[in-house]
Amino acid sequence: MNFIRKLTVRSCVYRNFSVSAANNANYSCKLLVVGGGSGGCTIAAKFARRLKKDSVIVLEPSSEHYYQPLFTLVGAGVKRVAQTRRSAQSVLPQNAKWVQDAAASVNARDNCVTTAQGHVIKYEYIVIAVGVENDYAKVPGLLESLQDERSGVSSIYAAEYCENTWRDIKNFKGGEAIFTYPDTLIKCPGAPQKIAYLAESYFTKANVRSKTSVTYNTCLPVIFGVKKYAEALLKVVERKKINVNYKTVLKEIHPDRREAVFFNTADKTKEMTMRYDLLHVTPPMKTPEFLSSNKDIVDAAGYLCVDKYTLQHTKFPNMYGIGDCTNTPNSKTAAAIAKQCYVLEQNLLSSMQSAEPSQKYDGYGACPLLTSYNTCILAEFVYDGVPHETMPYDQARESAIAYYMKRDLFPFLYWHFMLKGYYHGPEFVRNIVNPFAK
Ligand code: UQ1
Repeated sequence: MNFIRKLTVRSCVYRNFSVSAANNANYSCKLLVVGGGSGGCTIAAKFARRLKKDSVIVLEPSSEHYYQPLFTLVGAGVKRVAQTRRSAQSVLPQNAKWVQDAAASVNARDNCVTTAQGHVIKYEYIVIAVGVENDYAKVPGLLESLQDERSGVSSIYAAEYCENTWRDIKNFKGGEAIFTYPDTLIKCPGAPQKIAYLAESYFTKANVRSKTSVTYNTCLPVIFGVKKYAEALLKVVERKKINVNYKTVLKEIHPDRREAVFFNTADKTKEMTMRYDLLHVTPPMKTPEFLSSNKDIVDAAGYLCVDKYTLQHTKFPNMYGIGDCTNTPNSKTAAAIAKQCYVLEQNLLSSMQSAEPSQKYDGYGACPLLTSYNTCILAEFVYDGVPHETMPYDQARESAIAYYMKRDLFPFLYWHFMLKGYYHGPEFVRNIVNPFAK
C-alpha cells in the first residue's frame, strides 16, 4: 500500500494505480495556483481573466479567507474577527476552478501536484502561494495555553485566538504584561510590537497602567529593521515606558504557574523566567511541510527558492512564487504582495510567450505601525531597508491619517481591488497625493 502511494506521489501515476482510486480525480490546467490567500487569490484573478474558463485551477483547502492585517485591531478590540472574514467562494475568481484540497506534494520535474485526498493535478505553469503557518509545537505549553480561556495567553496571529487577545486586554487588572517575538521568520514583523503599543494605550485609558509593567521580548537586536522608523519607534517605547529585551526568545510556557521561560540568542544557556498576568505570543512560523520537505524547490530554511527580483523559481522556469512562502528578503506583508502580483503577472506572461521575465520586484513592503488608538507610523521601504514613502509628509511621524488608512482604507482596497487583481500597491495613490515625488 505504502509503496503504491509513494509511486503515486512521486511520479503522479494516474488514478487507476492509486490506492483510493474510486474517489480520485485527475485534472490538468494551464496554470495551477497553490494557495488561495492574498497572493494566490490575486494571481488567480488576473489569469482567470486572461485565459479560457477553467484554465486556472486554485488548490486551497480552506472555505474561509481572512484579511489578516486587521488581526491586530481585532486583538485591540477595534474590529471583530467576523469583519476580517469572507467565504473563499466569494473571493476566488468565478472563471477559475477551485479544488478544495491541500497540496501533499509538488513534482516540479513532471509538472504535477498530488493533493491530500490523492488527486493529481497536471500543470503547464505553477504559482506557489501557500504562505506560512504557526509552529505552536516549537514552544512547549503554548498550544494548551492558547486553548485555555483563563490562561491569560493569546495571539493575534490566528483567526481562532485573536479575539482572545482583546478579552485578555479588556479584563486586565494590572500586573505583568509580556509581548514576544520568535526566532523564526514571521509575517508582518511589526505586529508583535503594535499589539504591545495598543495594549499599553488601553491600560492607560482603563486606569490600570500605573500598576502594570509592559515588557516586549524580541529575538531581534533592534526594534525595527529600517533605521528611520526604528528611531521613531524607540521614542514611542520610551514615552510608553515599555521594557524592551533584545535577543530574547520565548522557549517554554508553564501555564500552571503563569511563568514563561526565555533564552538569550547570544548565549542559549542564559535563561530567564518571567511571571506573567497577560502573555501575548507571536508564534514561531514555518512553511507547510509538503513544501519545506521538498528539497528540489526550497532553501535550507524551507522557503521556496525564487529570484528576488523576478519571482521566478531558480531551477524551474515554469514555477513562480509569491507572498510569505518565498525566500525573497522583504518584509512579509499584504502590501508586498500587492507589488509582487504585478511583477509576477508580467513575468509569467513573458514565460508563457517563451520570453525571459523582465519586470523586477524592488522589495517593497509596508508596515502601518499602530502606536495607539488613533496614531500610526506608516513605514514603507524597499530592499535593504531603504525608505520609500507615498504620502506628502514624513511618515516616521505618528499620524491619525495613517491610523484611519490602516483601519478603513487598506481593507477596502484589499477586498474590492487587490483580490480582484486590480491593485498593485500605492504607486497610483502616490501619483495622486504626491504628484511631484520622484
Ligand atoms: C497597502 O497598499 C496595503 O494594501 C492594501 C496595505 O494593506 C495591508 C498596507 O498596509 C499599506 C501600508 C499599503 C500601502 C499604501 C499606502 C497608501 C501607503
